[in-house]
Amino acid sequence: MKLSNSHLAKVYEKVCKRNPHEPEFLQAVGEVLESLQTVVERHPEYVDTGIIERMVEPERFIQFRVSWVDDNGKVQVNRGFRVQFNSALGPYKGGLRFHPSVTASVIKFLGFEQTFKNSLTGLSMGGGKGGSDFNPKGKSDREIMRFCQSFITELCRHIGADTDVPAGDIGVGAREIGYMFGQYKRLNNEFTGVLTGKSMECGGSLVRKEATGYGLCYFTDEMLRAAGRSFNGARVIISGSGNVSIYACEKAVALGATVVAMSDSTGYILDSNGINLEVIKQIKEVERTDISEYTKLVPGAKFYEGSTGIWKVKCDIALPCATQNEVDGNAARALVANGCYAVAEGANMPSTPEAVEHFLESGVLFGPAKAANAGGVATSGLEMIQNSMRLTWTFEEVDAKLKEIMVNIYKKCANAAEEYGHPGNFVAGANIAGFLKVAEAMKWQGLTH
Ligand code: NDP
Ligand code: 2IT
Repeated sequence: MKLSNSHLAKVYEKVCKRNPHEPEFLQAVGEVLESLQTVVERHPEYVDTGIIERMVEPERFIQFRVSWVDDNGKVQVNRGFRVQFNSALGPYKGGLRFHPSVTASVIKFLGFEQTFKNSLTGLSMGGGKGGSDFNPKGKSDREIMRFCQSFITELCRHIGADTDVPAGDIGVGAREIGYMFGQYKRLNNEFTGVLTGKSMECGGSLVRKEATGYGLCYFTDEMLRAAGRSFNGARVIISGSGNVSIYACEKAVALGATVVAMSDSTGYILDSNGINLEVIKQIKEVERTDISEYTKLVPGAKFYEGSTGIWKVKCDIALPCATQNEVDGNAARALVANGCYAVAEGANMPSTPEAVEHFLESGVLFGPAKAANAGGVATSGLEMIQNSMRLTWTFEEVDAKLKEIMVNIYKKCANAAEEYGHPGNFVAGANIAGFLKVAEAMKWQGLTH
């Protein structure tokens, strides 16, 4: 990482000293600081008011024990987290991740990035994130419910419709949100919009399920069109086969693309005729089993063990939608060598710094996560608005608002990149545009946290 600005270099040194065992958090902070060099030169007031030092330290970090009883009557203990990173723009807002790889570092990197992402949506949302090292794989529905109830019984004292509004992320969908919502309602005796990503029956919003994947394609479509390209006729690969991947696939196909490969944590499938998404939905949403099942149901399709092999599949457009650091330098080089001309991140921080550098140096159109996957949280923001007004918009109404938000995010990134001397670099553009709105709000609010 190159930080020639001495203030930013000092801030980063302090962050490294304070968080020595948190590589994902340091990676996320390093990338943003690198983008801010021209910003601090033009805005010395952000240095004088300590805005950047404050932004890299969460306002609050909560860690707690989650005990629950499994189906064999045995007590299990997991670790729960919530980081309330920044409240300058609104109530803390961000998902909950249930996955064995969850650590304080993972939650802090996600919460830090969420602050800038939420800022880009233009809606009134601060940044937060949470989760647990609980592994939902292979658990019965009753075990999932007991875990969710125990988790929210502790977290409920820290959240609220105007305070902090969690949602889903890896391992957390409408089922888990429903169990947490029910227990929150019981404990607080109130039916409020304290969680988003709810099923329609619990006060959810149409399009929230599809929003991250659809939004990713709306952003990518805008980026492609500005470069004289489009999804139409393009060969696309999508990593993961969860919530984001499935609806990215659905929209990419609707826009004329052929999706030839998808993956999960066990491996990837290749189907040159175009993935049959109904089969994927059945395997991953209904049966919750492994993607290799696809080859039993679709003749001619192939399964390859190991999820990283997918980046060697020839494609025009790649949409990483599984997890952090899934695209490393080797994967990026393989993609570029095979003619891939656009990459947009559905997952959070899926590309390593080396991969991002290679994409930018090679002239690949690159849509960074904070901008490209903001459609999920943006639609959560729309769910909060509908909950406050106690009404429900139609699918078409929400979808139109989502699309408008994604097109605006693209414009904000492109304009900020241009204005601050990095034309075409949407990583810098997203970080700068996201940062400026939060920084201005913090300036107006004086020295708070
Ligand atoms: P899901 O739990 O629905 O799906 C996750 C998918 O990624 C699964 O296919 C899973 O495989 C795979 N996966 C998870 N961890 C790993 C790993 N360590 N290695 C390889 N594959 C892995 O999660 P989402 O689709 O909701 O989230 C995917 C990404 O998108 C995450 O980075 C998340 O932070 C981000 N995101 C999500 C948003 C949302 O609204 N849900 C919004 C914005 C970003 P398997 O089935 O085998 O576990
Ligand atoms: O990373 C993300 O933006 C999400 N997981 C969605 C968060 C939300 O509050 O909808």
